[in-house]
Amino acid sequence: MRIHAIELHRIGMPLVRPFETSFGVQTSREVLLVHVRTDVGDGWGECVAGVDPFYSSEYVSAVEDVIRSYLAQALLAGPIGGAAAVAPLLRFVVGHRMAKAALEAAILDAQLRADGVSFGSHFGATRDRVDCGVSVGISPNIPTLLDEVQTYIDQGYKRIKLKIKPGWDLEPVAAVRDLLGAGGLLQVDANTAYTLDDVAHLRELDAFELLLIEQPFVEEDIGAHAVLARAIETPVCLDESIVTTSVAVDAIEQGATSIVNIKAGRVGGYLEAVRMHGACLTRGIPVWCGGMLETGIGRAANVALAALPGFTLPGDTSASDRYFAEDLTEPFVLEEGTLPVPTGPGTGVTVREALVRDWALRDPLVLRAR
Ligand code: NPQ
Ligand code: MG
Repeated sequence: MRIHAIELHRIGMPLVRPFETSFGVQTSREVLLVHVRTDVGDGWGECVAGVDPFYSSEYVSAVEDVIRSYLAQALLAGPIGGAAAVAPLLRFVVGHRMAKAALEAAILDAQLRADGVSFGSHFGATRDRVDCGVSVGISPNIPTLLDEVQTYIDQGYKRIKLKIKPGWDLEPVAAVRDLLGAGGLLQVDANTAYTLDDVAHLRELDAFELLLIEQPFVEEDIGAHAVLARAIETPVCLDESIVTTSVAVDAIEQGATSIVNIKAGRVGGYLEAVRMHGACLTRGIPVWCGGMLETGIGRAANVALAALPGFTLPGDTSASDRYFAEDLTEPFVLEEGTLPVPTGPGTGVTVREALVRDWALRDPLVLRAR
């Protein structure tokens, strides 16, 4: 495959409601899209980096810069062996996994469209629909939280995930457990807001029969998560810490994570995400598909990934209308708490290029071989 051009589009998408986590409030999603033009056709990829380096060290402007300054030329310089060749060609740059993942996704989309193969078939999907959960932001107060959770229950979501932080944990969790009843699937995500000093406090969450607690401590402190996991009943699940398959395997072997959140962007691409799924499946570790407020482009690929056999817990693969009034592709609509795995070639969705232009925050950056 020969890549003629890599175009970077910076888009602003208003959110239907503000989304607050322990690291801040988002009112709109500023997203970077990668459009590749190749000798076999076009492909689109979505970068999961946020506009600020608050979830991870990557952020939109840094992604743009590392692609423009380093990554693009490695892919444009000559013919490449398809999407499988992307990660090896980009290994000379340390980290920047979200940037690399977006490039790989766009090239995989172009390749699979040309071959008439869907992301799901290529990954080894074994289901045609996936169970969906929803991530619920920190609310101004408990009644507002319960209203929001009730709308998601009414829409059919199969699992609720509450964002927590010190000062917003036991009370909202107790209230939502009451609302859901004993059988409702409920989990929490701290996005690194706690420390080892909070172990006794976090143990109080054991009363609420949670599926898991996600990433209570900073990403480098994998050993601290192992200490917590031994001290509480609630299963510990790492998100931010899990940046490669070998880190996942180490964390599992240390007892720091008994469930893994897989996000293709965080691990450097869908191909690495599929490898991580395999490593977890072999070890009997359940996985689920995380979300990063993706548009239809990233959502389509996530749903395909979530259709693999080891994804046994509902993912943060919510419907388009959880985040956006209008999506950049045909919308993903929840049906009985599930989303359909796209079957068309590549991601299986069509990018509405007029919307990409309308919502652009600046002219696209077009990169070609030097
Ligand atoms: C998580 N996602 O699981 C992330 C956190 C997150 C659905 O809870 C812009 C970019 C905004 C990345 C908000 C969910 C974001 C973001 C939240 C990631 O930890
Ligand atoms: Mg998380």
